[in-house]
Amino acid sequence: MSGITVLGLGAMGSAIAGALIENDHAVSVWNRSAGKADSLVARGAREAVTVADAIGANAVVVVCVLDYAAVRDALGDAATSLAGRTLVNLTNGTPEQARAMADWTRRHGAAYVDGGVMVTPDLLGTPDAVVLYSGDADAYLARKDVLDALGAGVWLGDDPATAALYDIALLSAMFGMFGGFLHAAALLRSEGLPVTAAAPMIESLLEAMIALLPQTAIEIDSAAYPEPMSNNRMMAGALKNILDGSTGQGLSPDLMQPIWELFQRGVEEGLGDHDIAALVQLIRA
Ligand code: FVH
Repeated sequence: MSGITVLGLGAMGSAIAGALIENDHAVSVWNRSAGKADSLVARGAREAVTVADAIGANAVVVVCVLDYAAVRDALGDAATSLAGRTLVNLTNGTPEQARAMADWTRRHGAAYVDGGVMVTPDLLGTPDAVVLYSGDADAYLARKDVLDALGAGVWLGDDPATAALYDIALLSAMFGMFGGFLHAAALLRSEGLPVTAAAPMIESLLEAMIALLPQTAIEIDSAAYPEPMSNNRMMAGALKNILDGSTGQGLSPDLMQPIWELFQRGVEEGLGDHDIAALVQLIRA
């Protein structure tokens, strides 16, 4: 059994199966609803009729479906077929879900590796693709040569929750950027201005800000906040102008309001003379 099984043929599962086929691996595939395997079968994949059949075909089973509830649904009654195999779960979820899934998988006699795909499906299998992994190190190392077909693997240690934590941390940064971009676009459109004209300016501003992230990370890790270039009091003022300016343009300030609240609370709690790194301590339940 030198091949690999892929459960779930949505956009990402199909890309995973495709990248494995491209790298000359024997791939068995399964999807809940019919029809999604056809193009993969045309490229050489074998479609399994049942999940148990798909799991039984190979020693390594990759699952990439919508969420962890879907993982449990997909594996369902076929869980006993997992014994002696390695389950690599590339489905997005929470650290708690990853730990519970690892326990569940081990109870069924299989090794568990959790993971997170950090690129869109079109980039999977290219040099730009990054895939995070954590969990059973021996199982990962034994299958690394196959998994490397998906992209550069980043090993994050033996806690199965770590990959899921990194996954939601990285996505937090991404969604924050998307939220800000959407608000920027709404502001521009409120006067009928083309977002396309502003997009290069937004891109160049974000690039300059991204360049500050490594130093900000050092400040957060060391909890040492040097004299800032841009202090939180000033930024709270700019954010208030965004809220007022948005309302004035007939827009909802809801996306930006929590960010202003964070900076404002920072000012009220004595962090006004620091930069954003100091605000991380305010993000707690
Ligand atoms: N696509 C992306 O850009 C991102 C990139 C980063 C990683 N994510 C995560 O990957 C997981 C799968 O995402 P996806 O893009 O493949 O999602 P869909 O195209 O919507 O396909 C969903 C598949 O899940 C199957 N499914 C849903 N519910 C169940 C269930 N109860 N039992 C069994 N399978 C289920 C669905 O099957 P079907 O609807 O075709 O029958 C698809 O195969 C996800 O965690 C992303 O966060 C993607």
